[in-house]
Amino acid sequence: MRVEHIELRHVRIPLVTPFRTSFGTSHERGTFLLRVVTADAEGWAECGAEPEPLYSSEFLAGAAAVLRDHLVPRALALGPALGAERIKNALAPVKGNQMAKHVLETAVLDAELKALGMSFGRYLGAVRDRVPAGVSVGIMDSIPALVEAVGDYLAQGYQRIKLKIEPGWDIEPVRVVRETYGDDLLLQVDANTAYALAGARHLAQLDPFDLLLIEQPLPEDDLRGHAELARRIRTPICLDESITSARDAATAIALGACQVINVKPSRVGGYLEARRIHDVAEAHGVPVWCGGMLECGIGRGPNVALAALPNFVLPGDTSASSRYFAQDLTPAFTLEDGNLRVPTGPGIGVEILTDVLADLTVSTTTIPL
Ligand code: OSB
Ligand code: MG
Repeated sequence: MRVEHIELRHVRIPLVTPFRTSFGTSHERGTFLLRVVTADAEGWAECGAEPEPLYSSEFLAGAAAVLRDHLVPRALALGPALGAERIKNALAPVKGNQMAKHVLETAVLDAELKALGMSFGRYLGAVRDRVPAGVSVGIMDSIPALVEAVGDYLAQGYQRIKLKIEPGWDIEPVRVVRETYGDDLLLQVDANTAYALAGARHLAQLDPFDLLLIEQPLPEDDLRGHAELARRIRTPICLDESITSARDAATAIALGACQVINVKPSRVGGYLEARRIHDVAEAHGVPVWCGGMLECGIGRGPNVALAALPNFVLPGDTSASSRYFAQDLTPAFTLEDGNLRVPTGPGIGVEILTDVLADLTVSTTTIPL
């Protein structure tokens, strides 16, 4: 494909309610969209990064700089041979920066698939036309507020609840939600690295509540600690931040550091690597589910397609647009009996609402070719 134009659209999309995790509170989704115009089609992707490097080492301004100075030049050097599979190899010499790589690979793949008339789901190997929706529930000011929020999501049809936890907001909220909504509720927690191995006995107090999993209890670079923790608690361990590649996944599984994996395309450098993680996990009998970064419809479309692969056997953090935004940048993703429909149109398969995008765009930067 011959590239004619590349731009970054910085957007700020207000959240319907603040989202608090162990690492901070978001009031809006602030990110950039990458638009890649080729002679054949136009591709779009949403950067997973957040303004501050608190979830991982990446952040928006850094991702924009590495794209402009290091990734786009390497992609353009491919000339007309440019495509998603070649781009992955061309970007490999640049260390890390998975979220920046993800947004470029995804926009190129979108343009490529649009030119072919093929959807992400078809390309990736989706085997379902809808996927069960879970919801990630932030840390709240009080337990009654949490119980009400969870009840609200359940009334909407969400099939699985994930509670964000941190020291001081863990055993008691889980106990109350379990007791209020019963043993059949699919319930899990996410610590975003907030604990230490020394807290193993504390975390073992979650054991009686039959959680599906505990996500990323320890720091991202502590695989050995997660393996040790797995021997001390009964709740299965799921890794998020620790897994940035299929090799990481293979290592974590071999060490016994996780029993489940959260696959986020943005965290692992794109959909090709995400599919490899799916495949490695499947080969080891390790279930996966699709995580999120509060994406708008532009990032949600391809995530939902990925979540339709066979080894995505647990409901993901792929929620409806209304869980995040009063107005999405695409026609809203909605719950249908607790499921989201996998887009079938070419590429990411979502229409961009240009008026909404114009309203929510803070600035546009063109990357010189
Ligand atoms: O750890 O999974 C996480 C949101 C932002 C950053 C990290 C995480 C999350 C979520 C929400 O848990 C996922 C979503 O609904 O998109
Ligand atoms: Mg997580």
